[in-house]
Amino acid sequence: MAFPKDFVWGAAAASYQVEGGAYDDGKGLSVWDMFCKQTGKIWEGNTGDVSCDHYHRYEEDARLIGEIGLKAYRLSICWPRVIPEGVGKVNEKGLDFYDRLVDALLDNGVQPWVTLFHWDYPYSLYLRGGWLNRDSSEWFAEYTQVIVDKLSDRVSHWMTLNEPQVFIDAGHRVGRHAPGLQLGFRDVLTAAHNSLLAHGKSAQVIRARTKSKPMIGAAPVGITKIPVTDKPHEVENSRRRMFSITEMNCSSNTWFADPMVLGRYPEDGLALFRDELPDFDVDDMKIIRQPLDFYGVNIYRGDVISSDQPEPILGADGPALTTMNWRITPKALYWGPKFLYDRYKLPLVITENGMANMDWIHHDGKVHDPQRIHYLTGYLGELRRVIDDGIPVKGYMYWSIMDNFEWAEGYKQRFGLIYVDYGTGERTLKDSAYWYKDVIASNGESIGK
Ligand code: IFM
Repeated sequence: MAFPKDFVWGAAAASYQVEGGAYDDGKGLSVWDMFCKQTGKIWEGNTGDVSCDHYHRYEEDARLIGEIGLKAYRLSICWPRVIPEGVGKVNEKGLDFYDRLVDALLDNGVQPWVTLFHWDYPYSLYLRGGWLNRDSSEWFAEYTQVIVDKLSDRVSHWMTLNEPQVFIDAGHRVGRHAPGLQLGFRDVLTAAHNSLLAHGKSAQVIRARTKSKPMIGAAPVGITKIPVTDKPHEVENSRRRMFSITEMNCSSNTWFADPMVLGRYPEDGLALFRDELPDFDVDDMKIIRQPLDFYGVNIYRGDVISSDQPEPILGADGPALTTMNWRITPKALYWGPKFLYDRYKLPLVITENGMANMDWIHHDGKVHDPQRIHYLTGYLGELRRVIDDGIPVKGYMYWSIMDNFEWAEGYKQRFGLIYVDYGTGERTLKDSAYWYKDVIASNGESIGK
């Protein structure tokens, strides 16, 4: 089952989750640095202070990434490492880290794909209102310019925001993630709107200033509904529910993607939220809706649903759970891309997919993770099926290249292809990394039918 020629096989990670070096070389504080200091927020009081120490071990990591044969590695930039106060003076040492990382990846034959914001928001700007401040989009545009001016001679793939549903909703409404706010819904909608503006202005800056032809996207969560059967009425029921808003939160697909791609908020959300809607400037949509080159999407699972019951059918796609207690539902990589393409008509990239597992080093010195190989076999099989059905999926990034700091879950959850010993920093390729290496080398043939 070969994948299309030029299919981009990759893996991803994010700055706060792997870098460490939290106080090194003039880096400013982020909201995650501060959130982790609060008692009871993170599993066993873990922090990202040292993490995988990727900040110091990036050369070794780039070598391992090259060894696995990845065509692309999706990294994110820590905004306050580069601009400690979020705006104003640039920290050359911080910027230099990303310059060296990009070179190290290229030296190992790996294309760097850059996410500009994967949640480590500058603490100084948070004190000025953060995403609630309308200026936040200007701040983000200024930061984008610094990065694009430095890296765009070698980087052409850009993602503006990672999972706005999560950093807005979990960070500003639920309070489970940094900055840990539990705002009223009107404020949550304001923060969401300003992040959308930031996306638009950032995309404008990339396009205006890049030194190489850019490929611009974002990486929202793909909340996926899987029809219980392929009967047309079940397919249409799943499609409708995948794109509808029925709850007072910002966790839907459409609240972010409709403005970004279609230039309008979805009608059902506007109706449901009507009593809480801030006064949006009508011209904002012209900024938010920028031409995009791909629709990046993070899909880990989907709800199997049927038209005759409101709740998902638990265990319908196999009863297995990952250690995150997420159901293993390979068909999410069929129906998610299919429905998203039908609605947004953009080529897709799976910017994240993967599983956390109970991994450890066995007596033979290896990390045996057959569950992950099983997971990937199923998910990639479904991805191949949707490509065969004509949906243009251009790439796939496994989450994550290495075990890392899983936000409120700390180091409890291991998603990596590479096992990290957090005591010594030692890296060990898991069985799944060798398996993925064969998949990449054979362009998918080795997965079998
Ligand atoms: O670790 C996260 C990542 O930062 C964003 N997407 C989901 C992953 C697994 O929870």
